[in-house]
Amino acid sequence: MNRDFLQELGLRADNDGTSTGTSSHHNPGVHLSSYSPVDGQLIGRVSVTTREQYDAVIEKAEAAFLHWRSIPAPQRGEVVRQYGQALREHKDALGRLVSYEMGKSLQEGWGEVQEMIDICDFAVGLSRQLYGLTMHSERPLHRMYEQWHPLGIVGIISAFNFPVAVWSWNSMIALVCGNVNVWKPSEKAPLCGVACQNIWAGVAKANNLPEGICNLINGDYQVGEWMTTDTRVPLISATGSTRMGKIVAQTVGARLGKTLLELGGNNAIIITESADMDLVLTGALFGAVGTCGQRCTSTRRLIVHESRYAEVRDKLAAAYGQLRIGDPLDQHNHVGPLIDKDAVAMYLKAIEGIEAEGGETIVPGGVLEGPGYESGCYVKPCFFAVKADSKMARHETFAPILYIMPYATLEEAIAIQNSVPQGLSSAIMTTNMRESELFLSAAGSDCGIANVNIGTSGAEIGGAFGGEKETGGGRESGSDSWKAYMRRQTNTINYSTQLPLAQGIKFDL
Ligand code: UN1
Repeated sequence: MNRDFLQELGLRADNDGTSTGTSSHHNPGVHLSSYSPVDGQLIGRVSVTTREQYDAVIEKAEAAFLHWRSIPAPQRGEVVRQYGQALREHKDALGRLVSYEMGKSLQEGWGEVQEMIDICDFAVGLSRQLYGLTMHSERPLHRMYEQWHPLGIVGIISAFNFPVAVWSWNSMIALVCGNVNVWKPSEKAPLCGVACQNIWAGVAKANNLPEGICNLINGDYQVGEWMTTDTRVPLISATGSTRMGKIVAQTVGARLGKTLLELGGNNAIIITESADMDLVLTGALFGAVGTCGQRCTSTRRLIVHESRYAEVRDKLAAAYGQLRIGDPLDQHNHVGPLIDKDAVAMYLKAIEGIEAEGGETIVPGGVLEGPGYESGCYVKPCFFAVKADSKMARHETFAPILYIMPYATLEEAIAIQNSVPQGLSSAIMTTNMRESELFLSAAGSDCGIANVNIGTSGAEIGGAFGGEKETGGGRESGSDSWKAYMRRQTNTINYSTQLPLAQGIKFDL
């Protein structure tokens, strides 16, 4: 494996896992070791943040906030523009690191960096558009308006599956809004965090910015808990499992802090009688096996009209037969490994559960062995026919496991699709306008994302990303998601010589 990209990104065998942005102090204490699921090799180690270092990071961030918030938003946007430019320069190397450390295909690794570049561009434009409304006061010679101010420190907890893009959605928007941020990346992909921080350090230095604007901390849930319990961190944006999200929501809620949660999905495609089969096959296959089924938007369920059921099942099974599984940096392969052996164990346990509840195997699963599969993390994408009320299909297993189930009426299909606890992404494949409009109506999909003739994954950055129910309710990335990173202030200004009270109240002495 050619590892030149590590050097380009400033990564060493031992990396400082705690950084406030422009300098690095090596911490010789406890380390996280990052092993690649691609070949099982140790890529590097990252020092774990100590409580003392954490407090120092927060103090630096608090001080940096006082400076950063005073810089006009368009000038903050200019710094973000430069970060986007630096990402363009390092796109190849960072994409390779994402692919090697996380295991997604190189195309998807580059795609993730492209998503970062795009959110930088979006944030630059946004830096001149942080608009508030003006209202008509009910009192004469008064003016009312609202404005948006930054919150302070934004704590970002990110997952292994999008180890760089999801941080950028949060951090780049938070930055133009005037916040500083503290990032705890997944302990399963810590080097991606260090690489992004190193690129930030170059941009910060070139702009004479103080330390503490973008900060990196590393460790397990305990390090995350320092942030979730810390009243100095007004907003926690967390991406990961529903289990983790419930703990974060309760901890931050107990101190009445704000949360932005991006949790599990259980995404379905409804395939109707009139569906265009070419679109179905591409959308369902990429949705189910892309990123080895480890996107929160991965397609997990196909709900198929009974008249097309056998056709979808058979054509898709044939397409599964064409998949090449192996080294994700080799562009001939479609599917790389799962993130680690724990994920493999969960995949196997889910297959056992499906078989136990009477699911019918269409494409069997299994762990791959032999040359090229030494890491033990490569599995076969698999496909099962289950009943609409399958218990297993209600759970999100973060692996390439796809369920298919039949339906008779669209109302029934929508009810099945909405019957799961999660509510992130959904899609309908149809050429019938009545069907697509019903699916998008209030009586249709209950998800945060509802697509027509597109699969469930691969959302564009321009839209608000997130979902309902156990997905957590947060919205990140595009549209007006920026409002979650700011506090709204309503201002009423009296330019008269009287002080009339609202609601017509008289209060004369
Ligand atoms: C995630 O899996 O956490 O919509 C994010 C998509 C990507 C982002 C997924 N743009 O599939």
